[in-house]
Amino acid sequence: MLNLEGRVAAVFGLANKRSIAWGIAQKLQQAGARLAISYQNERMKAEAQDLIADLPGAEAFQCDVSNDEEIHHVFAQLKERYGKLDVLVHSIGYAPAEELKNDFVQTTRDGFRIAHDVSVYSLIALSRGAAPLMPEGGSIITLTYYGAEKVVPHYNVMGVAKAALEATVRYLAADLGKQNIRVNAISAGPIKTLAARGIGGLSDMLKAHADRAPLHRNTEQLEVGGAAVFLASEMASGITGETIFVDSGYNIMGF
Ligand code: NAD
Ligand code: 0WE
Repeated sequence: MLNLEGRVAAVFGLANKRSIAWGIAQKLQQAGARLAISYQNERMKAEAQDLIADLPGAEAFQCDVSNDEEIHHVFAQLKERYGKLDVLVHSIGYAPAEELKNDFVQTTRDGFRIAHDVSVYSLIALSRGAAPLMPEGGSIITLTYYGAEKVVPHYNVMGVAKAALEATVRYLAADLGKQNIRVNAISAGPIKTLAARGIGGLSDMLKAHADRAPLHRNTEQLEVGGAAVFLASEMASGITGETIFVDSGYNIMGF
């Protein structure tokens, strides 16, 4: 087991116990990290706080990443509470529901803007907030999906946003490397979370994934958490700007 004792990790994007952020938080906590966990708004507060209360040492913070003041405020709170950060996890993505139902060619200006603002720009803003709290270096991790590379029906503007997110990981890695801050993405296979549940045909997609993947099963939140612990640890000290797949091997198959 990798050891993250003495490390502080801030995880953004907890909605409920199915969230990938929750799988990551649990694994980081088991590895010994102190956790700050952020949820979006008052609507998410009660459920998030109940979960966080069950994770020893973890504390809850609220931040809507579409609001600059809230981002500023959460990093002021993190600085005050912990004095430093070692790990930042960005597990946030959103596009207006219609954008994932209509044909891609119908993508609206507002849908495009919101998807990129919440799912991509937020990584830049959170990284800028975190970097001054990482004077000796750190590890920044975001979550992406295969729809960035290949067309997945209905993923639409989110696929374009994930492509931009993966490019953002490379540009941030190039900037922050001089501060010994590494920036990487984990590309997770499809998982039935809140952000995936409304998707028509999700069950068929999960089944096809399990059929075709080398490991012949779906991806679990805790497996994504394991990769996050690795990327957070010294064992990944030479890895930055990368997208690592945690998808039972699905992406390597040609047919
Ligand atoms: P989730 O719904 O549990 O998490 C998404 C989170 O984004 C929620 O906590 C939500 O509150 C948060 N969020 C949305 N808008 C926000 C805003 N303005 N400010 C702050 N937070 C905001 O679903 P998830 O599947 O755990 O998604 C986490 C990440 O994993 C996303 O980036 C998603 O694209 C990615 N991902 C998911 C899958 C999957 O199949 N579930 C696969 C690969 C990648
Ligand atoms: O990144 C995601 C989820 C993205 C997402 C989902 C929603 C649903 C509710 C972003 N915004 C919203 N907005 C809502 O209003 N995934 C990787 C999961 C996912 O979403 C899909 C998928 C998969 C897989 C959408 C279409 C097709 C496949």
